[in-house]
Amino acid sequence: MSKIDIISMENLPGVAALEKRLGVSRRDFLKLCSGIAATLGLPSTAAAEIAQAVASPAKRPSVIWLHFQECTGCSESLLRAEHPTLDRLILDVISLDYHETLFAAAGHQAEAARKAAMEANKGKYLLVVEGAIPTKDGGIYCKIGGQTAIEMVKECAAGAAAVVAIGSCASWGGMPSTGPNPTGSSSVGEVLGKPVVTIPGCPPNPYNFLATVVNYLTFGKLPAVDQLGRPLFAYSRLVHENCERRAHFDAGRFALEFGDAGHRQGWCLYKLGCKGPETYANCPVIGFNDVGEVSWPVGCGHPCIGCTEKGIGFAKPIHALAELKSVQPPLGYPKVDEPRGVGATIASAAAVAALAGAATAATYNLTKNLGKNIAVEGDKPESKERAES
Ligand code: FSX
Ligand code: SF4
Ligand code: F3S
Repeated sequence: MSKIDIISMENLPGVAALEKRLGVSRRDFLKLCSGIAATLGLPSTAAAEIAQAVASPAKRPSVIWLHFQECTGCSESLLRAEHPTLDRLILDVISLDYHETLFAAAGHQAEAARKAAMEANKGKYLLVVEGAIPTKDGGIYCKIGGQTAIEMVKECAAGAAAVVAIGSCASWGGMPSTGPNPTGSSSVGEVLGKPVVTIPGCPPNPYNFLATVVNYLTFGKLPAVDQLGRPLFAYSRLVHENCERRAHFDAGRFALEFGDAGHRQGWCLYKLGCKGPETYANCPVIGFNDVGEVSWPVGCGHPCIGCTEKGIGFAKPIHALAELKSVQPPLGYPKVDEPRGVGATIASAAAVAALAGAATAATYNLTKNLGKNIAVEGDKPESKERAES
């Protein structure tokens, strides 16, 4: 974004008042809006629209936030977000009218507040659900205020403008649905019998939630989603496609055990069970906790466990090798394709043949490299043995 864009955005109505309200500088706020626009895959010009919508207190959508079978990590990850006071921004962008963990009210007062907020904002509020819903034995394994989770989610969804399932538990069952799933934990979509927007992750990245809500606030609709309800801006690429260790994967350099020389040098974690090749999420691109790009599971040296992916996270053993869903080169690699002209020329035919060859070669190299364990200088003797075997 150019200096001029930032200066003209700083003069948008309401932006100056935000400084006081949120305790963040206008610059930081506008940078965040540009970041959200980029996260949503929108051009930088959309940042001004986002800034205006967020800065307008009149536009705050009412949010009813329910908790069922979960660890409250989703709320924690929102509230623990740091720079530039993302938690404050989220709480300013939305009008959080019911949230059991953050509510000062308790018992009948809390229930009365939920019903009053639902009545006052009928047809307009966003329902956010955190946690899976137990369905066995009439849903008796999770009751709040005398209602089962099934009854409560159905009651709240009836008057909602849109339903967002936050976290893997609400999106597809997550941790509570791990076999043998004694309480019959199910997703919000399954219980409501209709598709809902899902933001999986255990916990999910707070920016993905913020960007979803800001999209709703700015453009009056929820973002485009895939067949599982996941916003495409966040879940259309495999973790493996944007992983900073990808070059090691392609070269066949793998950590073989935690703490070995390969692990210490940041080599690929595929052989330690990394599920990046079969998990769709933007973790390597946006990171967590605002502390830099290495702040995500693989960046910290732990294999991705596929926490955003039904059937992988909490289902597939951690040590099991991932299925390779794609051998496409990562976005950061230089292009091998040439711009296409009209009609076939000898050069383009040669390029097509070369590409076909490249694809075959890539698959060949991949197969070859997966069987390979390269030893690192200074590696432990037992690792070297494994590396040579
Ligand atoms: Fe916990 Fe949320 Fe995991 Fe589930 O996050 S972080 S168990 S996805 O519902 O609270
Ligand atoms: Fe990264 Fe895992 Fe893919 Fe290796 S297998 S490149 S660690 S995502
Ligand atoms: Fe989850 Fe894998 Fe991202 S474990 S947080 S999807 S890197």
